Amino acid sequence: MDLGNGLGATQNMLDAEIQSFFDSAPPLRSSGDVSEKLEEFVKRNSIASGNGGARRIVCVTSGGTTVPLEKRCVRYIDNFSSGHRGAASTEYFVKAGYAVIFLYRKGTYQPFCRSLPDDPLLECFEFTDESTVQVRHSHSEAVRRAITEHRAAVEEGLLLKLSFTTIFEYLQMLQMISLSLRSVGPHAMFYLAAAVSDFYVPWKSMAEHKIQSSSGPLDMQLNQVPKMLLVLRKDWTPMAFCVSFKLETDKHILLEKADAALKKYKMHMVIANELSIRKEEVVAVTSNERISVHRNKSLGVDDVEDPLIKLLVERHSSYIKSFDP
Ligand code: PAZ
Repeated sequence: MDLGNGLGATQNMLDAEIQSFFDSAPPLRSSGDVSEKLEEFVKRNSIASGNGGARRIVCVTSGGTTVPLEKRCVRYIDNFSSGHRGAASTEYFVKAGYAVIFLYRKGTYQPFCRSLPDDPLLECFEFTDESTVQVRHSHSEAVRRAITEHRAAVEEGLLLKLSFTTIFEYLQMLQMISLSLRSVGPHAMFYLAAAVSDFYVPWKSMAEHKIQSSSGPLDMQLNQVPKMLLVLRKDWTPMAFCVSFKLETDKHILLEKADAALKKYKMHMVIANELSIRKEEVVAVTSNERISVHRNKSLGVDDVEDPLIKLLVERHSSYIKSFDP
């Protein structure tokens, strides 16, 4: 890509860093299976939806990526993300008629099961005799809803779940998804809520075996993860509507950083959130607006994701319309 002057050189450097990241990453074990599922999902949902318009497809990323410290990994760097945002948002996207590719960290919150206890099998079920299991009355409504809504989404072909653990798996899968959504044009959306590591240990320089504590203090160099958002936006899926997230713990710098990310990565919208109140309030930042979105239990708004997804669906509709001749 030639952007002229310094910009072109920066882009070339970024391309080289990204190439080197992918070249040195361990090959994705399930890549054949993932690409088959993706191809089938995108093909099915590219056919017109019930109301005659093309189905919209959103890729929701969710949870945090790990950074392995050893190839035969015993230790890794992780982050706080629970995947609640991604799981809740997926539910609201499905309700809005979107087909969702849910790219999630293994072991984090799943769509439609958020209201179940942590160990649902142990808490929600009981034996009535030697061989019959039934749902305990106290949990029957939550279990019924979870199973019914999840099954409906899967049977209608509206939910594809793909899991990752490491930063290598996440970025390889994100690239595969982006390339497969190219054909959907502006009907595709990226909703990038995953907490992605900024630093990593390149596979080539990673210790093979468990690092020994007897060797004294650990002195380890971490490389910067190349910023893939711009490449996703400009090269992988240039027509998709792209929404990324910015998380900060210091509210005084949050909106500034969100503005900067909007410009730097050419996002259509950046959702700014502060760690401690992320379930209560977010700010949707565009090139000319800052829209506060709140959860308000007393008004029946249980999740901040409910009004947030409504806003995004509306903006995505206008975006699609802007391509009409
Ligand atoms: O996963 P979760 O519900 O616990 O938290 C959601 C979140 C804070 C990870 C997400 O809203 C977010 O901001 N993701 C991007 C984080 C970042 O700036 O890297």
